[in-house]
Amino acid sequence: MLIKFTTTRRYIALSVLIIFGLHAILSITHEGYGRATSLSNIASQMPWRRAKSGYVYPLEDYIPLPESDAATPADQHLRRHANATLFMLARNSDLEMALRSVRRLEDRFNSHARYPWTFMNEEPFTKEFKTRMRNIIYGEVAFLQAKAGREQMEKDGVIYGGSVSYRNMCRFNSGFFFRHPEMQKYRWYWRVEPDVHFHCDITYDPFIFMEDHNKTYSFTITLYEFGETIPTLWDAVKEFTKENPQYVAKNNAMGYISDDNGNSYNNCHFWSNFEIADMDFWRSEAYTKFFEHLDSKGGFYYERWGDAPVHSLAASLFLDRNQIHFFNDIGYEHNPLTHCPRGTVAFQKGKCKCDMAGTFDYDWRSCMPQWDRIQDGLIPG
Ligand SMILES: Nc1nc2c(ncn2[C@@H]2O[C@H](COP(=O)(O)OP(=O)(O)OP(=O)(O)O)[C@@H](O)[C@H]2O)c(=O)[nH]1
Ligand SMILES: [Mg+2]
Repeated sequence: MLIKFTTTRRYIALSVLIIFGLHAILSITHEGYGRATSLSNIASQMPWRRAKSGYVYPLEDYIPLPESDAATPADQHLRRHANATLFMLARNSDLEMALRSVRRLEDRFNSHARYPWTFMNEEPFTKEFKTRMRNIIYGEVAFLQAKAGREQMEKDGVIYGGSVSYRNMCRFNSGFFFRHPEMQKYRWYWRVEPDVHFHCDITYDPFIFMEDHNKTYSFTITLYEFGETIPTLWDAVKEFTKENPQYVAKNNAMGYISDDNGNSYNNCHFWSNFEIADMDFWRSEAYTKFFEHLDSKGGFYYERWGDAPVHSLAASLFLDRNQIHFFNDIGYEHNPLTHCPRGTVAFQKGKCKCDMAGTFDYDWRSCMPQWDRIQDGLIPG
């Protein structure tokens, strides 16, 4: 009996040791794991902390769209439209996935709203791409070719300029898409990527919502960037803000992107494969100079600066934090992450098909706690 008891205790002690050992190793080797299991982070996820978030969701019955598919183009003239386009950067080889995204957004929103689509590619779109895309879209479509950014860069002799397509894409999304002559006619865009999902009906016009509530940038998912892709980005940003303090907004969102009052970047960013935003912000003097400064550092190529952290840092620093909006009621998925509306009102109203319990919002990799802590009326993080 005594021997048995001692053996059991030994096993327990051994198990505890293994668990602690594993925890210690993971905390050291995996930055994200360490952060997620830190006491302050665990505390920030507790229900009493979340309950204080007190989101004000966009007006539930804001500018309702017609209920049925029967809305005719003539009806659309009666409804107020924003100066906006749905925007997708895509390759011809993305066609099947692109069709899926477009059809999903047409079904959930745009078959009623009838905003024009704009597709952009560095090569001409194929006839098949255009024909099949036109076939599933209710309203107008434009297919644009965009070379400007890349040619300039190749001329400038930037390393890997013409060959690393992912980096080209990130740089293009950071600094060029809104400069295309055909995009100049629009103020607002909604960025859509191939093979994303829209899980809920969008029962009001998000562009009009943003226009009427003085919003400039919006998101559905926020998370940590991989630190290895942006080792010197924050230094470049700090250099810019030090030289140009006039662009930094008074009521900015520094508390979301930094845990130590701006000394370091905590890697939080808005996931930019979903964006509804005001292109006048990207065209502003502040952002133009900011992008030029970052571009001059070469980090889009020497490192792998993504358009997500670049957009997020600019929005967090140069906008009033109230100009950034979290669209809780837009159910959205880009593999592997999903945002599903929290709150039964939004969920039912949108006829959402996602799993509310599976929403990414308070996953350990999410930056929603950092976003929450800067919302007016919340306790600081
Ligand atoms: N025209 C064009 N579009 C591109 C190119 N590379 C990426 N894209 C588009 O840019 C967007 C982002 O590219 P993705 O490959 O989805 O990048 P990602 O979202 O970071 O990575 P995934 O997790 O693989 O989706 C998508 O709309 C792509 O279709 C390119 O070389 N040319
Ligand atoms: Mg993608």
